[in-house]
Amino acid sequence: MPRPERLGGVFRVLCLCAVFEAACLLDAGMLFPRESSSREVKELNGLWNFRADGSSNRNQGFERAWFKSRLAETGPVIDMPVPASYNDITQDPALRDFIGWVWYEREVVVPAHWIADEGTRVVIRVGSAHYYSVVWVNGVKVTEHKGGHLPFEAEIGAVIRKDPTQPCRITIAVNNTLSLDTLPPGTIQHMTDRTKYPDGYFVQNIFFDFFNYAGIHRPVLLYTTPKAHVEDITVMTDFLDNTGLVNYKVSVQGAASASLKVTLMDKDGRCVASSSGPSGVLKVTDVNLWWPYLMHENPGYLYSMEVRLMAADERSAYEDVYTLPVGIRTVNVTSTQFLINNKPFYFHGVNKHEDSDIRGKGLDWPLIVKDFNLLKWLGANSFRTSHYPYAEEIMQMCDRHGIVVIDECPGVGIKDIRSFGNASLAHHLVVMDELVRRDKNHASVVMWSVANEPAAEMPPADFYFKTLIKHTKDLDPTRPVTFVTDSNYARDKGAPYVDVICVNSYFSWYHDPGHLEVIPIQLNTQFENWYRKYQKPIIQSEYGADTVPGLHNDPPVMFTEEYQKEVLQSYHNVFDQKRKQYVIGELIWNFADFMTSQGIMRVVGNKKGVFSRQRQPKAAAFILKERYWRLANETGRLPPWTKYPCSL
Ligand code: BDP
Repeated sequence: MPRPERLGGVFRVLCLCAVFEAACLLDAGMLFPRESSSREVKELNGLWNFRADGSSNRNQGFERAWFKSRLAETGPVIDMPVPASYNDITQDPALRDFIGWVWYEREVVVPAHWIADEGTRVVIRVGSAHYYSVVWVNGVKVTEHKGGHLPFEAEIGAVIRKDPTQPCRITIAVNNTLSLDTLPPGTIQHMTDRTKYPDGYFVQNIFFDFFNYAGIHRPVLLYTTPKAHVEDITVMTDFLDNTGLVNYKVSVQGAASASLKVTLMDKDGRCVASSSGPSGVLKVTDVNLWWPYLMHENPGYLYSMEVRLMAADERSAYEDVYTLPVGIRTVNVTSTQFLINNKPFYFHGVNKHEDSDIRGKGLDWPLIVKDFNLLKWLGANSFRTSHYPYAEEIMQMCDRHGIVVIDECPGVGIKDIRSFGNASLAHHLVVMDELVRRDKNHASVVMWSVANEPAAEMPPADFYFKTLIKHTKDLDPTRPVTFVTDSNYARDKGAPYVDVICVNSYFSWYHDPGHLEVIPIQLNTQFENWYRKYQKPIIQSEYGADTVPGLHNDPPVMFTEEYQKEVLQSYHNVFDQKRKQYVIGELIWNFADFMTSQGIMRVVGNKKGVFSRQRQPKAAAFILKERYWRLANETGRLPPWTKYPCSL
């Protein structure tokens, strides 16, 4: 008879398998492109030709088929860097605030062997482009995509093989127009009063607080795989005592049958477990679990899972190799705690934006590494991807450095009742599919957030979020789901489906401005009311105050560095009482100042950063740093090298 503890182990594996079956609902994968012995990657970053379609209906590019010939043949072009938002690149205010189609184009030399070898798939991948994109290769449309923060791709082998003597010309048209069923939503308003506005004048209204940067924001690349290839991998992990469990599933395309070899290697390249077949469980003895930064002396431990596929058809034999980083960890939620590897985890972190001078939302490695250095300096162990999915490259950094992520979709600013209709919901479900498909294997991602501050009081919101949250849990039963709220209506009506309550509040700022003394009582009441109603753990998912760096006043007044410090300290006092009960985290709004659209509430953007937009600390950053390191010392196990905060 199996010993009881062994039975426990078998049961655990069976449960994991059952959860796993439920989680494999997505039929197509989209693995991050990586080089291997069977795959090549060619980055198309750099300068592209660019033209904004300034015609009155913004449609001349389509009417005159700009994709059919070189862009320079149909009109003037300028240099445009990719990746980058186009808005802040030139001196032209019309381009900064442009609404409509812009056109990007460049020619690529495709390696001859990619074309000659019919057994090679050639794929174009766009990391993200905001908001709606259409892609042509040599004038042939290969794909289109709705949504500004997630990747899309298309196989282009057949097109480039049609005439191998032609250079490969890639044209991408991108449109930043938002509608009531885009995510985030927006509206176009045509101003028809000719005494006030010129002919054809229109503006875009948005209901979110960041600049609607647009363009090709993340890398564009070509990559190859063999015809028979690893199409997707899903891993779910668990552990029992010292044994790690990696439940995997591999999907294969392009072969009627294939044999697979799956090898899990530790950091030193030693094989620790192996298997064959499209699904299975890898057991790792003496497992090194994936731990958050400052919770363990060896955070962010990643194994490498190499999947090797062998297949053959009547023409040739194929071998494909893909290596996925895998962190082994568990996530669980109780009525008062958030558990990582069965240990209480307290989120002491930040909300961020993808935002910086000149490049807007364009991926920028120096900025990414600087931000991770600042997070570590601050002693932050986590962030929320407010208010849209960040680049995959950032998620990979989080995996490696042990920074815990609440992964938010672009469901921000859902304020108009028409944005709760069927078209919106259908699109929101697709966006969750794409997000979970992209980020499901990241150990750092511990929770999905389906929206930020929706108008939960509107009657259709209940059905909308019930459907959305259920769908997300069906996609991934291993992670808790939340939506972030600022509304008491949500408390009374809309929140029963979430696993963790995430609340934003701005006491003494948007409410009772200038009255710092109200913070303790109002924050306390907020927590008590939510907990009484749901008995679920609570994260303070936003709090803060706008602060113009260098502005001082004592006693503190709004917008000064002193006021921001006081707001933070008043909140912290309450957190310190409540974290002993059911408050499981605090995320400052915001890590850094960021650009917004112009308005009377914003002085060149939102200034609630503890760092300036150029990543220099305000006084509040030192308050936060002192606190986060103290929390880390109390709750975690610091690696020897972090006794004194230092760089990566
Ligand atoms: C919150 C929003 C966030 C804003 C912030 C603010 O979630 O996007 O930037 O307020 O006003 O309500 O600073």
